[in-house]
Amino acid sequence: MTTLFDPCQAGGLHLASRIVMAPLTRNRAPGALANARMAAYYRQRANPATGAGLIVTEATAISHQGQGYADVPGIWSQAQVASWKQVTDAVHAEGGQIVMQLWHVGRVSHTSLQPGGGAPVAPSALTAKTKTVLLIDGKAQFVDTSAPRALQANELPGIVQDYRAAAANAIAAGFDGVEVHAANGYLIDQFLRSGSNQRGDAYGGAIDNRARFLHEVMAAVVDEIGGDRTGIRISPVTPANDAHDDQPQPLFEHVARLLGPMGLAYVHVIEGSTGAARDHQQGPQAFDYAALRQAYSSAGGHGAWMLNNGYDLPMAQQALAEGADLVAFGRPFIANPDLAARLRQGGPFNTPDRKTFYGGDDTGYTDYPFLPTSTVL
Ligand code: 8OZ
Repeated sequence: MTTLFDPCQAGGLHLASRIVMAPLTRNRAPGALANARMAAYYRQRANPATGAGLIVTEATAISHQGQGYADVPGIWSQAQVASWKQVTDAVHAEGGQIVMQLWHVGRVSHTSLQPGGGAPVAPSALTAKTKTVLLIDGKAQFVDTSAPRALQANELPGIVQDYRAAAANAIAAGFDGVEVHAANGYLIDQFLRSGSNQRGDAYGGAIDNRARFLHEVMAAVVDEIGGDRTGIRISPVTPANDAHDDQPQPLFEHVARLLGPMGLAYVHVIEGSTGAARDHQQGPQAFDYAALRQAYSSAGGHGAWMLNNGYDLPMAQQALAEGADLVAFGRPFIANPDLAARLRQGGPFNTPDRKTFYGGDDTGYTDYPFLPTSTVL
């Protein structure tokens, strides 16, 4: 029987285990640059024998317009590329692998974070009923998102180009691949869903129109760096960031059919409500994840199937037994840099401290204790 500690081939990525560190926003990148503290944090989690078989970075903005939170990193400038090299070097020095999550927040932003203090952009001029994080006097504060403006159709090729350039930049910075963030109510998800997309053009209305932007982004990224080092993250029924769709099942099966022929390394699926305890029915709607995978496979998809949301070891083993290839752990990796070693021996597990999730220094970031090395297998 396959275990979490067995190797896995995900497209062109040869992973030493099936334990993935999920993307985690930590708001510790002032100036949108990676830094030595971040390199230390990722390095702690990078050795596949004790940490992750694959690390997915925190969501990283593809452009200034794609920024929605204070002190999150970017990948649109050469200075950003140079800053990330210390992270990829640190991870590779531990024998680990790391892909960068590419992010455009769309309407989940604030004028204070946008170029020229302008309105955030979105498929339609509908304000998201959600909060973003600003740092006020160095402390994380949750504030309402700003009203967005609707993107003109002639602006979309420029955003697709930003994704393409960001993917090329990620490879130049030494990443092993990229994961396109199409989940959690951000720009790509805003296009997908009827609740945030009321466009009357080729990018709105019917499901195939709403999926057009996702398809163009994925085609550009795959053309730029190859499908075998490209992944995608989706969250079919999450209500995160005011995401809503009347018919998620046919919508996401259509998305899966588009992705099938693209030769992707992996598909990363958040089951239920993002951050909730794992329960397939916990989103606002029930969802048939087996049918989603079937749609992907039937369309020629061979990428690894990665699951996420509130998994522990028994649930993860069960998921592998049912055919999943990889399981991503988020909050457990915040508090347990040596999560694999702890899973292997059944714990104990440090408890993550929510107060230090978003913004701050080493506290709650690089200071979670490791097991005594004698107990690491
Ligand atoms: C928590 C806080 C800020 C951003 C996501 C990138 O939900 C995020 C995020 C999570 O995907």
